[in-house]
Amino acid sequence: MIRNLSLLIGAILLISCNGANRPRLDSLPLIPKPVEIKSSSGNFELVDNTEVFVASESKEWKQIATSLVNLLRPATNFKFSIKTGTGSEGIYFKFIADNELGEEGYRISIEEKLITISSVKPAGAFRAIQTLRQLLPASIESTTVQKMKWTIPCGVVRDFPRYEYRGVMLDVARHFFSVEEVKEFIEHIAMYKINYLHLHLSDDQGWRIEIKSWPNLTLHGGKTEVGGGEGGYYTQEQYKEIVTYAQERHITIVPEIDMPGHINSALASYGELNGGTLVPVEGRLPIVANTNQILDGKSKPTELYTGIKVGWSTLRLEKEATFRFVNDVIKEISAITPGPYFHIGGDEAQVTKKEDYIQFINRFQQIVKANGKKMMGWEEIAQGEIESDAIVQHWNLPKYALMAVEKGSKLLMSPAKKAYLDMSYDSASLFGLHWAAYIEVDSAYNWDPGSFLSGISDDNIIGIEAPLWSETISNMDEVEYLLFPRLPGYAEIGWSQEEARNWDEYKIRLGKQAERFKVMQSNFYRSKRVPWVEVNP
Ligand code: TNX
Repeated sequence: MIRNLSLLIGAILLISCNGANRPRLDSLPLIPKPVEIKSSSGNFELVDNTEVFVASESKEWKQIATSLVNLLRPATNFKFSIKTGTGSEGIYFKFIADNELGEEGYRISIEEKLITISSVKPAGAFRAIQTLRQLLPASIESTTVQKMKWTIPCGVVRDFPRYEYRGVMLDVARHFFSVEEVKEFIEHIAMYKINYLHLHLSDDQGWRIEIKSWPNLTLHGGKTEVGGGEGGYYTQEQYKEIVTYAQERHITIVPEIDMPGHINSALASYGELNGGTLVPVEGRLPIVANTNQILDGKSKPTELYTGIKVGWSTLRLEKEATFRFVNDVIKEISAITPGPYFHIGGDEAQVTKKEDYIQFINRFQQIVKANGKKMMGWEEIAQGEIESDAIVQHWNLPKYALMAVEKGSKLLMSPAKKAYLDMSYDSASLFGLHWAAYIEVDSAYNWDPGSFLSGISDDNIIGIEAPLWSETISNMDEVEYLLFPRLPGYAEIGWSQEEARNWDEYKIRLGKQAERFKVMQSNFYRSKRVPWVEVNP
């Protein structure tokens, strides 16, 4: 009897040592929601000498194993050796041919002794790592050693994205963000399987990337920002560092130089580019520009600008020298951008004559193509003779989206009323604007890119992007306030199948992210519409 009792206690201890108190795999709060999860019994446990196997010697695959180990090491303080070959115990990255999984899909099989991560490409394995980290307790995000058991419940996750483009935009022009801050931002978005980061590198208030053939753009045009702060810019070396950092996380950088409007920082640096500006008047966004009001500032350098008005500056398009400038800028940036897109801006060119605007877009498209890139631009570019590989970013008016689709182009969906990360949550929000809407967390989640505009379907859409304009935010705390908790929702809209999404179920999973935000020391807006749970899920 006593012996039986001790056996029983032993068995109970064994079960709980195996982490039997952890929930089943399919009840863990994953965001974005995977296509399929099947639970089985038992747990995998990470230990000091857990080995990580990669099936290939290639640099990209080695990088995958390193990404996983870098993620797991700070909180566990485990050694984790990396090996090449087939794994039968530990964590094994394996590649498979599976058309349905595509470039970014993956399958994770969790058994008591072995986790097998299968994917067609390293990108899929990287996305799988993000799932794996969410399957571990939130403390795994800690940068200090946590003494606890690290278990993952057994089962299988099979997953792939709905859209090929799932992006976020960061405006580094209105307020400048340092290389370190951009890297932190990249970490945040990588966690939710975002695969494009669009950097808004120039605007009226600042020029943020070194152009060697036009040095004054940054030396003068990068000197300030909204509110009169000191601004800043990236050298080409620093930009490359950002590109590489993103690449290691399977994120593609899309550089934007906003032209022919939103260009004051260049006009202040090189007066000959100035096509005439309206005097910006302080007050509410946006101003309604009226071309009759154009001052004859043509060809003279403007003052640097630190306000938040839009639509009042333009390049001098009738001068051929302006195209030399455009060509040099696109050439230098394209040369250090491995991704396929160059974003030309093209929005709110309210003081550019319409004929000039259309001609500009047409020429611009040729310049972008000549530099080996595909043109991306805000919705207004649909007025040009755009080719079918141009990507049109819908932000406001359905008529431009329809125009783009008629011309055979695809849309990137960023409707301001739903997808603008710079919109305040409500009238009490600490940061943000609200010219398009107040966007509470449920409103940000409750829309479908594929049926948002009448006459437009998924066939016309490349994906979704959530832009974070930075007129009202100047540091990471403020960035995070607007980003979290809406980012996970945008990520899920882009990744998960529409039929699988439902706010009432999603809000429970989102509520359980609170603990992770806290461990990561990320600021987030504690929306009353989300049932926050601040204990280890
Ligand atoms: C409109 S959206 C803009 C930006 C502003 C933003 C503020 C778009 C293409 N242009 O210049 O920063 O509103 O929400």
